[in-house]
Amino acid sequence: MKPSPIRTTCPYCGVGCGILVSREANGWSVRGDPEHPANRGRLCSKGAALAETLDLDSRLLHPQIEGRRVAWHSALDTVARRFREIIAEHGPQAVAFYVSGQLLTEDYYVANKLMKGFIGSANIDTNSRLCMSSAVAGHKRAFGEDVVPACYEDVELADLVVLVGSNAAWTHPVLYQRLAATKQARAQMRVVVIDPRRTATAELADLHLPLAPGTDAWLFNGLLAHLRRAGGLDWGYLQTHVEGFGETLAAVERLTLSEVAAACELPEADVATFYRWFAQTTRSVTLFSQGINQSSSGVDKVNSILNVHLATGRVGQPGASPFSLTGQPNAMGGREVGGLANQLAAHMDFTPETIERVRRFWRAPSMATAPGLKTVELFEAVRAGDIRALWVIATNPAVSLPQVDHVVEALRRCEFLVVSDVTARTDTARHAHVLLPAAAWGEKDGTVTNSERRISRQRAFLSLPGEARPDWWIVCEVARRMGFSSDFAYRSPAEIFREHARLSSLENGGTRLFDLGPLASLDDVAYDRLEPLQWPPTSRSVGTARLFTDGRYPTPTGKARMLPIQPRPPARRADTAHPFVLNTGRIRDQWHTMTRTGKAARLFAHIGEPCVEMHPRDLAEHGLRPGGLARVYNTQGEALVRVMESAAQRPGSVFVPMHWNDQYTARGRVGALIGAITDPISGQPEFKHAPVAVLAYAADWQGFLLTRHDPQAICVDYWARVRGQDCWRYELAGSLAQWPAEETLRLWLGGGRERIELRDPAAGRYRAARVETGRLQAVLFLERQAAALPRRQWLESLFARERLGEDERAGLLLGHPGRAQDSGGIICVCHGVGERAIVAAIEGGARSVEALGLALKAGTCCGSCIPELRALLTRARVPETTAA
Ligand SMILES: Nc1nc2c(c(=O)[nH]1)N[C@H]1C(S)=C(S)[C@@H](COP(=O)(O)OP(=O)(O)OC[C@H]3O[C@@H](n4cnc5c(=O)[nH]c(N)nc54)[C@H](O)[C@@H]3O)O[C@H]1N2
Ligand SMILES: Nc1nc2c(c(=O)[nH]1)N[C@H]1C(S)=C(S)[C@@H](COP(=O)(O)OP(=O)(O)OC[C@H]3O[C@@H](n4cnc5c(=O)[nH]c(N)nc54)[C@H](O)[C@@H]3O)O[C@H]1N2
Ligand code: SF4
Ligand SMILES: [Mo]
Repeated sequence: MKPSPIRTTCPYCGVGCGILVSREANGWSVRGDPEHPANRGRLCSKGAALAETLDLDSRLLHPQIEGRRVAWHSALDTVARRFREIIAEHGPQAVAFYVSGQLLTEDYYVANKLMKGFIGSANIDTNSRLCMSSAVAGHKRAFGEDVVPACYEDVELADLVVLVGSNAAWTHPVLYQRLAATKQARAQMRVVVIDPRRTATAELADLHLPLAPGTDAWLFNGLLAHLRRAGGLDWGYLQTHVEGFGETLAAVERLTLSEVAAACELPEADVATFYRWFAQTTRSVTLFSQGINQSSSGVDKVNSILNVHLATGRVGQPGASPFSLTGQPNAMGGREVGGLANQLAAHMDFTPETIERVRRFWRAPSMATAPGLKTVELFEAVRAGDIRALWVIATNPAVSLPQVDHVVEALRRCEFLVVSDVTARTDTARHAHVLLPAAAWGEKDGTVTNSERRISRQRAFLSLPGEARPDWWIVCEVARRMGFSSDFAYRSPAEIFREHARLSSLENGGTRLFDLGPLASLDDVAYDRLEPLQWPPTSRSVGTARLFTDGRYPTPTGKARMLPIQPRPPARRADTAHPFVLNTGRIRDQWHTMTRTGKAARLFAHIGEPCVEMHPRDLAEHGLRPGGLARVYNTQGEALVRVMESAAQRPGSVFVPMHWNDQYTARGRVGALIGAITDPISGQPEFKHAPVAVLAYAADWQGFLLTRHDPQAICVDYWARVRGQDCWRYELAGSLAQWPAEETLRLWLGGGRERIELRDPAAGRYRAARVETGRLQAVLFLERQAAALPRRQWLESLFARERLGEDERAGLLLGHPGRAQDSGGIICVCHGVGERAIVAAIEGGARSVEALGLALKAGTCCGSCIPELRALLTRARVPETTAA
């Protein structure tokens, strides 16, 4: 009998898809859980590739001190001793934890408890500061508590779905697929996408508003003004359930449509259409994400959105609600435990009463009594030497913070840096004094909460490799060695979860909606079997789909608050020296700093190198060539990336993915270009609007290296490391002085001097291949003229051969066997279908996504590439002459 699959949850985005993992003859297999309410069996490309990320290659498997392997007890003793010493000498404010929305709730709970109740400082902040903190603050101002009122089903029940600052097609793909399926089935449904870029998400839109970056608050203020003028307000709801509406409405009274259109640089008619649809459609859901949150006025933008929903009574109703999408798998869980420095615990802030309550509950010897430092300030304090010991858990700040060059300096200067990670080499880990090997997804047990407040279990299906340990265990062992034994003597995540649930309901009496009371008594078996459930639960198995359905809010008056919003432009504006606005964010197939998605070759097929996307007009005006390299820079820093032409880009705006870092490219950390500018309330950085200049980089030569053995140390101006199916690929470019000498060639190609070579100095050409007993080991192509380089695909495919054939050997230094057909860029990652094949199929009569699916299987697995298939179909219908 085959063992039944393990039911667990995807470790990537906040959609929180259920996953079934089973053991097959050739390894693990991963598929969507048809019974999980978030995804009903669907998965996106990242989820579907999870089995490829389970190997131990590049895993951190043993504790290390100063780069040397040590026993666990010695690593833990060292961490506890150094923290104790620094606290004794400099006080609890001299230490800090920087944690992550990728921790499980149980890990998060104990870290928060240790810092805030036992060390006695609130200097624990989380990468959710970079992600959700503006939404948190906006919710608290409007609703009195950080609560997302809606559920995924609302997206399917709505007649109007507005996506603002969200590229859900790539970042919340399964939710987007649910929306797409509904839209197809329900003709009356409309979708509006508000994003300066025409993203994959906009493919579904009836209306796309490519507004000027950072102008959303004008648009939503204008909408409020319009609702008032058009009789679109729900006065009954306002009078009974909302306060502050008088002054809020007064503040926007004189705002006209043409003023809004001018401020947002949008056609008046399009703004009017959006306003009309919103006014007409009771069932409206507004989904928002980082295009709103990551801004120096992010909290105000959030409230400008909540204002229009409150003004129309569309909060927590079926198909009618504002809906903040969470990014990380457990961004919501972190907010529940109070992992942000300005929260205490379990949705309680720092008030004398709550501090006392939590002190009693934890029997805390040393309670924090005031908020701690928010991320950007926290790293400034590390740099200044005010914080002397820092423990980073499950996040990679050397890549993901603004002004990363300062952050790296802070990490270098830090007197005592501890890093817990699953990966041995990251840009942050390289500075650690102590490195602690954490258990990874598949090895750990606990809970996560998704965007719709649904708590799901992550269940282990792998044994702990090497000496890796779960994060909760590591934190508790350090706590015990710091002298807090009995308070951190948990034997399992279940025990921690019960305590967390008890705290949430402690003296609650309905004052906090976050109340897990019924789950506080789950025994270990019930915890293990816990079914996905939306908080607050009314029993152990029944959750709550929507909140605020009755219009009552957890504020002192029971009413929600509307707030007058004075829109502010981004803190720094483009000028003649820095004419572009840099927008940063995600691509479809990579996750953050690539420590996990970087393990799956097929996730590099879509976009393989760091890049800057620009409008064709901007390229032409600045003498930039698609496929060439460019320096993107400002006074803050610089990145060197590949130029990608994209008519989807707004002229004047450029987009650089956030993912690339020192492990994957020479100079691609885009955080280096982003100022440490934050929202004054939330402390969330302005990641989406940094002024930059873009200048072509003139390489003296370009080339690529394909190799079975990763040389890792490559020193030329540009290199980008791409994982192929059976080899590594390095894209290369450099100056004349960097033309590789023999010694370098040996390092790159491996082996001795025996290689097939073609040297043509006059043409500025070098090509070499190394074959060992018939098996290809490495290929290197360098050219003065980049155009002379062949496509890499055929050469890459030769690494799969145990022995090269005669033709193949003969083609090595040509880069093709003469008759090969390559497939263009890969569009459907799941089935490996390239653009050429798709275009050919369209020309051959496949006129719909379904037809392409039948012909090529493209788009039939995870569906993430459907927007691109649709774009190719559309393009095929447009006569060449009218295309941009
Ligand atoms: N593939 C993939 N998916 C992910 C992640 C990942 O790393 N990779 N990370 C997860 C995490 S942690 C998060 S937080 C989410 C983020 O999910 P999203 O917020 O959807 O992703 P982003 O790409 O950061 O930004 C969203 C959009 O905001 C737009 N934008 C920029 N400026 C403005 C503006 O002024 N106004 C408006 N209206 N829009 C603007 C950008 O053009 C971009 O398309 O994704 C999650 N999902
Ligand atoms: N320019 C720019 N920067 C951004 C953003 C942007 O849009 N633009 N977005 C911001 C946002 S929204 C976010 S959420 C952040 C994300 O940024 P980070 O959190 O820095 O990115 P990750 O790569 O997810 O880092 C997670 C780390 O934890 C490790 N890890 C994985 N699982 C575990 C585990 O179980 N235990 C432990 N101990 N470690 C583990 C991984 O190997 C990895 O090193 O980036 C922010 N930075
Ligand atoms: S949408 Fe994709 S990344 Fe997000 S949880 Fe589902 S499978 Fe994972
Ligand atoms: Mo995020």
